[in-house]
Amino acid sequence: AHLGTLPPALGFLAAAHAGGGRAPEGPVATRALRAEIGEALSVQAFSATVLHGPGADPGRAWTRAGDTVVVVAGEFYNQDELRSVLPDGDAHDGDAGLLAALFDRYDLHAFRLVNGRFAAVVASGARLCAATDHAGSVPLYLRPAPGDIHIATEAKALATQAMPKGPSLPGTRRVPGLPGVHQVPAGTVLELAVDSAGGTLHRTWQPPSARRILHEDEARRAVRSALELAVGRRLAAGVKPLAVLSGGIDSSAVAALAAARGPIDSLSMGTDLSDEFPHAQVVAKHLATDHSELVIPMDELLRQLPYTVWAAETLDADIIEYLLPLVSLYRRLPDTPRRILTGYGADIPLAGMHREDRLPQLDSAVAHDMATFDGLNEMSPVLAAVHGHWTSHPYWDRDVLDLLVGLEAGLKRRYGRDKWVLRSAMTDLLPEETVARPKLGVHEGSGVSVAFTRLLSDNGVPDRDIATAKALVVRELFDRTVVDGGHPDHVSTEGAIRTALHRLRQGAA
Ligand code: IOT
Ligand code: MG
Ligand code: MG
Repeated sequence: AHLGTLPPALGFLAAAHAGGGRAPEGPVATRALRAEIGEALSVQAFSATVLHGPGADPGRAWTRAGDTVVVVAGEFYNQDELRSVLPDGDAHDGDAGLLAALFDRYDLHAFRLVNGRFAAVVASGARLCAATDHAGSVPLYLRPAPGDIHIATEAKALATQAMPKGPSLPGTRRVPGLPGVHQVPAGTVLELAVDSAGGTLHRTWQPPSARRILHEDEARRAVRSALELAVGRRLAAGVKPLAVLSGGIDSSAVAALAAARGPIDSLSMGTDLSDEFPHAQVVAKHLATDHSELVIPMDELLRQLPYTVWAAETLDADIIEYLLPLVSLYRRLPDTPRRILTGYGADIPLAGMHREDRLPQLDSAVAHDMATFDGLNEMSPVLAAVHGHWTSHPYWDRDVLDLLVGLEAGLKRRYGRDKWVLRSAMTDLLPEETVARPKLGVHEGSGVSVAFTRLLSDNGVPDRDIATAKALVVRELFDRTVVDGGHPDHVSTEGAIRTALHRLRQGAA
């Protein structure tokens, strides 16, 4: 019951200095108010800007305890568990205070304990620790230089005029186009010495490689109770959540479990070309949600590509096709901040995207997707924070994810059904037609993939070059909105397509 509509911080900009200095100023895509922090520790100066929504208390996003400052963006979901290992557990209400106490007790191993959706920075003594949650679901970036370390929840905020390549940080990814900037990997803590900017990466989570064999009933009960708990942990007392609902099993299960706790709103988006409205209506009616539909004309949707890349800071064109309809939906919500629940990510541990019924290939797909999700930023809170909203993804709750990844493949594909274990866990709460409904990706249901392909064909791109051209368009949008820090209102999809075509022809020549 500690959650509000929004967490205390949606993101942050911070700096640790051996001498004096300031936090980076941005730009950021997160629409937020700013609260400044400046703390002199014994051997470093720490400054930060907390990005927070109206009505959120940024004072709860950070704390100082002795020679340690802690800043947290996002939220923890296992607060009760975490408090139970502290002698004065109940004294720590906010996540930042709780983390400070855990850090005092466990040092950086504290991050192995947290199940949350967060990025955090801990400045302590001569060290700076930068940590992501298990899924890296709140992206975190660093630009280290000896005695001067900048850190932010958006890469674009760390661009500078001269971009020195800086020291290398083993295990981290460099951000293309921003030479000194590194992304903190999912499920890690990067521990740096502020004076040298030398660092060590500590892993705090890994996807399981082992698979568990459970009886059907046991598996379905385990999935049901883990998901129930994950949804419950993401609800805030007295706050009506919004479920983004396609009418597929993933989002319908989340909506059903949330609706079992209290009234919810649900929202479906579609385009003039395609929608999943009838399927979502069946679910909305069954659950008696306050349901609405949103139609976005396809040409307007494609014009949102710059916003999507700006928010996601990813170079992956497939991911951008999944995220475009969602970012466009979030941008069209009323301004009042919302707590949003999604079914995003269910298809990764359950191999829903792969439409694969052979078990070896199915498990290979799970292993591959769990080894490659990091850095795609598909669950980034910025996608909705561009319009001041907060999203949470119950399928990527640490406990749910561990369980789902670790089920033997025959529980994922069974009796000719994909995602069998999830479907059979939900039979009592959803209509049979929803439980049985075949997988449809958001990029398919909205018509985005086809329309983006057609836009490129109409511009003269031959079929064999479509995938390359999409990647080049996304690359160009990334360069304009992330590397150059341009506002997406001043970056056009058409312009990016022209540049991509030019590059494509140069490459062919
Ligand atoms: P899909 O599973 O169709 O949609 C993801 C979530 O977006 C849904 O659960 C729902 O909450 C929301 N959503 C989808 N369509 C609509 C709609 N029309 N209106 C409102 N909300 C909607 C792609 C995909 O198939 O999306 N995402 C995959 C994973 C991508 C692969 N990533 C990777 N390998 N790293 C997923 O698991 O969500
Ligand atoms: Mg899905
Ligand atoms: Mg879908």
